[in-house]
Parts: sequence; C-alpha cells; structure tokens
Amino acid sequence: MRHQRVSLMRSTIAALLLVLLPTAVDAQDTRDCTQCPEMVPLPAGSFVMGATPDENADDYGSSKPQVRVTLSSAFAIGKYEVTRQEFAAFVAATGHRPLPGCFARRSDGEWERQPSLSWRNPGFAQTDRDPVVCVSSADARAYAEWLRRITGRNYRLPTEAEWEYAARGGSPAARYWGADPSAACRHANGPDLTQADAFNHKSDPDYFFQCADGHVYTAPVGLFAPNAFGLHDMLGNVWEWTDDCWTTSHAGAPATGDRRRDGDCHMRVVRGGGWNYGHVAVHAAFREGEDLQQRGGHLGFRVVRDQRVVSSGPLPMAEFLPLLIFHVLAIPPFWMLFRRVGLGRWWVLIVLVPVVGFWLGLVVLAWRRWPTFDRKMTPHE
Ligand SMILES: [Ca+2]
Ligand SMILES: [Ca+2]
Repeated sequence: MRHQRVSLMRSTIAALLLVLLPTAVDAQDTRDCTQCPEMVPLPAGSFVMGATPDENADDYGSSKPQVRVTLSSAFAIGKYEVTRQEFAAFVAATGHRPLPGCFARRSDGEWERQPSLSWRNPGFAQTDRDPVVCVSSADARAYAEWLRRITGRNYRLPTEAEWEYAARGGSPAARYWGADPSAACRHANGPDLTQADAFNHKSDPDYFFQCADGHVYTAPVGLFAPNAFGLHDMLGNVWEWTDDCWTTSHAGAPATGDRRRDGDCHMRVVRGGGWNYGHVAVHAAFREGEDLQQRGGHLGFRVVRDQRVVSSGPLPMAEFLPLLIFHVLAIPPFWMLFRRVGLGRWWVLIVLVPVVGFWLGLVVLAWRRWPTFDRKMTPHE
C-alpha cells in the first residue's frame, strides 16, 4: 500500500513537472522547422532611432526627431526577407488566400492596382528565392501566426524600432555600408543604373544609385552583402512591413521600442526602401506608411521571434496523458478511502482538489503552449 502511494505520488509529480517546466529548446537554433525562415539572434541593446537633423531621410520629416530606444530583451529576426518558397509552404499548409490584386508598375512606368496580379504573379519574373510581394499586412501577420502555431515560438512582425535596430547593425550611418556611393550596389538592390537603363530613364543621380546592381525588380534574397548583424537586404530589395501604426514623426515614440499604437492604425509603417523607389528611401531611418490592405510589387516582410520559448511545438496530446492516467488510477484509492471514512463533507475537497488541479494544469499548459494567448501577440485590426 505504501509502495502504491509513493508510486502514485511520483506519477503525480512527474505529470505536474511535464506541465509546468518549459521544454528545452536551443536558443541558438537558426531555423525552427524545415520550412521556417532562417533566424539570426540579436542581443538586447540601445540605439538612436531616426534621422539626424541634417539628414535628408524623407520628404515629410517623419523620420525625426531622433529618439533613444532601449530594447531590453534579445530577439531573433529573419536573416532574409520571407521568400516566395517560404510563403508558398504557408499557403499550402493553411489554404490562406491573400486578396487578389496588386499595386504594380505598368509598362509605361506608371503604378496602378492591377486585379489580375498576385503574390504568385506580381507582374515580373521571380525565383522561389525572391522575396514574396503583393502581400498585405494581414497576410504577413497570418504567416507569422502560422509559424507560431507550428513551432510554438512567438513569431510576429517587427516593431518599427526593432526593425531599425536590426537594420543599423550598430551603425549610426544612414546606410550600413557607409557613405561610399559605389558600395551601394554591393549591399543593396535599389534603384540603380540597371533599372534606369531598362526603364529608359535618365540616370538621375538624385534618384538612382550611380552603379549597376544587376536587378531591375526584386533579387533573390541574400545576394547582396549583409550588415554587421549578418542580415541581408535590410535596405533595398523589398520594403518591409512593420507592425507599428503610422505616425507622421517620431515625437512620442516609446523609448522601450514597443509597438506604437497612437497613430493611424489603418496604416502600418514600412521600412528599408526597395527596388522601386528613389535611393533616398534606401536608408536606415526612412519611413513610409501603407494601408493595411496594401499589396504591392515592392512590398514584402520579414519576421521576428521573441527569445522566450513558448514551447517546442504544438500542444502534444502525450502531455495530457499522465494527468489523465493519474485520474483514472486515483479512482480506486479514493473509492476505498470514501468507504473507510464515510462520505462526509471532506469528500468534496478530496474530489475537487485533484479535479480542479487537473483543469488548472490544462489552463497553465494552454497558456504556455498556445501562442494565441501570448501577450506580445499583435492584434489583428
Ligand atoms: Ca536594382
Ligand atoms: Ca528589404
């Protein structure tokens, strides 16, 4: 009998430990699943966000004033923009259907929404390694949510401050390759002489980098040199969705780097410039606002992942079983105990404690394992 009690106690403790202890996951993992994007861990740190007073960072002064931001937690960010291949895996697994239509460049050079275009056909040729484009903010967040579901780790879109921290890679300069204009085409796919030539434009130095990067539209990710954090295409290639509501300046930006919610939340901040716009936008501080539903041949995204482990995978039934088995095994001893002491008022406690404990365990497990409950999850306005 004593042996049975000890054994029962051990099973109970083991079951509770399974619920309460975090599952070990190597924080240095660069890819959480074969279809997942490659991630680069970044340290916590402090940096100055925004353009200096004399920088020509945008047309409206929205990149000013400068704000010192301290990111108190380490996090990981995509080494590359999310590719067509990665997005296709998400679409195949979930059946997600981005809205049709995409804002794209016509053959005469003008841009307009073209209903027939989509992420599968953005109006120009792409490889599987090119960044996915023609995806809205909602599509990007749905992709991150899918990653959360299949990995149990907290994937989301970057806040604007996290994006700029990652893009600068410790550099206060406008561009992580420094001031040498001829270096631009080794580090970023931007508006360049290749494009000026293809579009039959004058190679205006105020618009085009005065070098040839070899790409008129998007380029496969990772072709260009990375920044000091080892991140590719933070500047150029495609603009990237962040999750901050659009604001017309950095005045009032949180010093914690948290997502900004006090602006126009029908729009989101997009960053980094791209292949499609003047080189002024290919700048660590440049910012623009895009409607939540905007889909464009210039606009993609990358994801971030919080360091904190939500779990190593989706909620496994195997972890419920010890608790279930415990309850089944507990019935005979409880029954014998009831018969021996009589069904007094204590039976309520004797029955309720394990039952309530079981359900509390499930709630704790669900809280830890189901990323939907994560407080850092971005709401879907
Ligand atoms: Ca280019
Ligand atoms: Ca980019």
